[in-house]
Parts: sequence; structure tokens; C-alpha cells
Amino acid sequence: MRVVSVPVTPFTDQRPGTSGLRKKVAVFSRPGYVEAFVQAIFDALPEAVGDSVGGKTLVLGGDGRFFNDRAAQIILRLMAGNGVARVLVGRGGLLSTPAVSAVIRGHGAFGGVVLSASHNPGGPDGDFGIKYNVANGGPAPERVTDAIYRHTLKISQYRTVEVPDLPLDRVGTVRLGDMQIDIVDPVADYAALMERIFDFDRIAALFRGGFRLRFDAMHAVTGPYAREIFERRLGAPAGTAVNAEPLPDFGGHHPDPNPTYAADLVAALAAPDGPDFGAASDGDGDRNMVVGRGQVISPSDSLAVLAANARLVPWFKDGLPGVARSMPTSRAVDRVAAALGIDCYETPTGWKFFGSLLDAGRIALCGEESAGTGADHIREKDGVWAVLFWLNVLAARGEPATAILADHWRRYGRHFYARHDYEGLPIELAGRLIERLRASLSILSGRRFAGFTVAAADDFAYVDPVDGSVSAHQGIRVEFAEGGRAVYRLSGTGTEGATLRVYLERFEPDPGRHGVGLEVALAPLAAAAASLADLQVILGRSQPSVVA
Ligand code: VG1
Ligand code: CO
Repeated sequence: MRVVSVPVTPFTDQRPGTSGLRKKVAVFSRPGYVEAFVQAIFDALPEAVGDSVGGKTLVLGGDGRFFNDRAAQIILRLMAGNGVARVLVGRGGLLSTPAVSAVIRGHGAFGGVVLSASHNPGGPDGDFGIKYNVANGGPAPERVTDAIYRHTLKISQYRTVEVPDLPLDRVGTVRLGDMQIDIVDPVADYAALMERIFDFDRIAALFRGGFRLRFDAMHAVTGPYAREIFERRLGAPAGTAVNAEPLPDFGGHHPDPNPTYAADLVAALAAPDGPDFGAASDGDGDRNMVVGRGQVISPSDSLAVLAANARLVPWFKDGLPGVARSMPTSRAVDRVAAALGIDCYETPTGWKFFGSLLDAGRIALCGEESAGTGADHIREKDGVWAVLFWLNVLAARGEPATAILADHWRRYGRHFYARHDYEGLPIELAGRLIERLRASLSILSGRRFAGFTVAAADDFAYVDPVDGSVSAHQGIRVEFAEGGRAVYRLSGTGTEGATLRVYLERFEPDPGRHGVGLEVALAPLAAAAASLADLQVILGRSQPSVVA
């Protein structure tokens, strides 16, 4: 089999964002676009991680969205062209993001390529994405993604092989010249890992006792995982997993597990004869939403509750060394860490920042406000794992989720929390808004906005305590003297215009006030945050497009 070098002109728009490169399918479909990006990854690795993919084992899989199959074939040929010895690819080109991480770690692979645009819509007019994960199973750290970007700007050719598409629909081994391709069951390794982490006997007993779960896979990648784990291994009734057939366009929906896009699930849990517990995950299976009877549990609260109850899970029976949350995530977990006497780290948004803390054993549990929860079993956030964690806690405590949450708030206080997204903004305008905030930081202290006084404000910069790397400009933080925090940052995962995210948080110690509605509880703070950044004037909008 002959390796050919194909000349290519650099694409100037291939800078990886919060989680890999995300673009419209139409952009990824341009001749040479996937090839140039993936070759740039391979070209960057010798300088970025000290070794090349030649002779190594890589993992490949994606969430099954439109273009997944095309991209998988192109990338397999590039892998062969670059001398990769062996590839583990999920059957049909499918692997959830957490499963990619599990397979990389389980097989000691050099790295892996994830094909997904996560919670973004799919289909021919939707989004696609490519992300590189390193040998610890986690997303490439910034040092690596920076090197990849530099290589995208100077690439002149890619190396590939000229062979027809390979059949990937059956488990087994095929060869592409010298390269061995092992087509693996996408669920097997992952499910086995889950059995090592959780008390499956106890969860199975919960289901035998009539407990009802509704898991909404949103026609994304987790359907087969949910069927195998919840229904087959844990004995939950057939139909526990709904929308469990992965579809290339996710049935035309946003595979984003939040109260807006998973409204069916929220409604089911509010019905008088509804299930006991509900959950959903996103396109690539790394996010989770959990819902108690009549109550959505916010991701920030979920992280705190899981931290407080971690010892009920066999994997964590000796407790947690520490925890971490992304900066905009509410500080509910900080209170649990303080009570447990363990460290709590605050990292920039994006899972790649948890990797070094997990590798060093400083933390074993971490999460983000954006429905991401995960631990040291892999190096990605993990949707099905988070649901199993809750089921294990519910089985061990024998109480409903809503009671556990209410008890948590009584003990630690409640952090009212919401994120306001302003989507589809002109990129330049959004950039100016952040620049303006940044420029005003030194004069904000003491100023009043809609009844709130600024106590402190900064532009969040993170120094990784393990490797010393610095990540600046990770969001504007404002702390108010009256209590409450506002954070402003721009999304790094969108594919159309810019999205401004405004994160609001207010602590309420008084249990008598924990039942107040979220909107009411946060309205004054929201007004102050909008006034401080002059949102209405600058954006010409009085309301966010999404409240999460
Ligand atoms: C968003 C979330 C962030 C998450 C990222 C990837 O990024 O805010 O917390 O890590 O998506 O999640 P941004 O830059 O748009 O705010 V996923 O499920 O797309 O892999
Ligand atoms: Co995702």
C-alpha cells in the first residue's frame, strides 16, 4: 500500500476552542479540511507531547452525527499514512466521549480522536467537531492545542493512503496496509469499568423494588450504553432508556440536556404517576442532567451532593483527596470540601483543565455548571457515570432525590444559580463588551449597580498548580458586597457569531428561604449584572436568549 503526500493550502480558521474544533458540516466538508486539521494534529505531537503517532496505538470514535462516517474513513486513511500501528475504532465509528477516554486508558493507547460537536445540533446543516485526546485519556491541554493551531497555519501537505472505505459495522480486525484496525464493541469496556466503580447489586435491588428511572438519550450516542447498563445489567424494565436510537440528526433536536431541550423529561417527572428519577445526556454522552420528582437538580448542586455522598460509592469508599469545579460553576461544592477538610480547586472552563489535577491525584471528583460531572476513572466528563452515581446514592440512602437535595441545602445553605446566554451576537461586538469590562476592572470596586456594590472584580487567570502553566483571560469575575457573584465570558464552542455567557450566583443560608423561585431569587442580581456591563445598551437586548 502506497502512502501519498497530498499538497494542501492552510485553512486559517482551525483554532481549537473550549473543546476541539467545531464548525458547520459544510465547513468540514470542504476538500482537504478534515485532512489538514488531523495532519496538523499529527505534525504537532512530536513538539507538543514529545513523540509522533508512528508505530503507536490510537483510538477513534464519535457520536454518530451526520458526517461521522465520512470523517472516520478519512481519518483512518490519514492514520495509515502517518504510520500508526493500530487503531481501536468503535463499531460503526461510534464511541461516546467518555468511552473514548476509557478505551485510551484501558488499552494504554497513545491518544485518540473524538468526532463530535457535543450538544450542538447535527445533520447536514448542523455542526461537526474533531477533538484530540492525549495518553491520559483527556482532551489535549492548551499547550498541545496551541501547537496544533500553529501547525494548521503552516501545513503544506497531508499523508494518506488511497484505498476504498472500510466496513466498520462488524466487530473484528481488518488491516489497512501495515496498520491493524480493531473494530470494538463501543459499550463493552465502558460498561465493565462502571461495574468496577458502583455497587451494581444495590442499584439492581433498587430496580427490583419497583424504582422507576427514565433516561433520555436524546437520540444521541448514549442510547446503547443506557440499554446495556440500566436495562440489561441492572435489570431496569425495557423502555427505561427513551430516545435510545442514535440518529445522525438527533431526530432534529438539540442533543443538549437542559430543561429547555429536555422539556419532555422534565414534564414526565412532574406528572403525578411519573418516574422516581430522570436523567438525560448530550450528543457525545459526556454531559448529564438529573431530575428528581418535580425538580431539576442544577449541575452545580449535583456536584456538591455527589461530593458530600461520595463514600457511598465503592470507588470512593476511602473518601476524596480533593475536588475541583470550573470557575463559573457555583461554589456549593466549595462548602462541602470545607466541611470535609479537603482541597477545592477553581479551574477555567473546559474539561482539559482538570486533567493535571486528576493525574496528580489532587482531586478525584470535578464538575462544571454546564451539566458536566466526572471523576478520576477517566479524563472526560461522563454522563452515564453521573446517573449511576446518583442511583448508587439513592439506593444507599433510600430517600428520594428531592429529599436528599433539600437536606443538602439545610446543611450547607443553598447557592441560587443561573446562566444567562446571549447568543448569535456579532463577534466584534461581543469582543468589545468583554474588552470594555476588562478595561474598567480597576475602577469598579466600590461602584454601585442596581443596588449592588462591587466588592472585587478581576479577569480570571489560572496557574495550574501541578505543571505551572498559565491560562489568562478566562472570564471576568465580579463579587458584590451584598452577597452574590456575576461572571462574564464568551463561549468557545459555538459555530455562529458569538455567545456571551453571564453566570449569576447568590448564597442563601436561611432554610426558610430555600423554597423561593430561582428567577425571583436572582432577579435583583441579574439586574445589577446587566447594568454593570451595560448589556441593554451595548447588545440592544433586554433579555438573554437562553436561561440555563
Ligand atoms: C461549553 C461549556 C463548558 C464545556 C464545553 C464543552 O463551553 O460552557 O463548560 O466544557 O462547552 O462541553 P463554552 O466555551 O461554550 O462555554 V461539551 O459537552 O461540548 O464537550
Ligand atoms: Co458533550
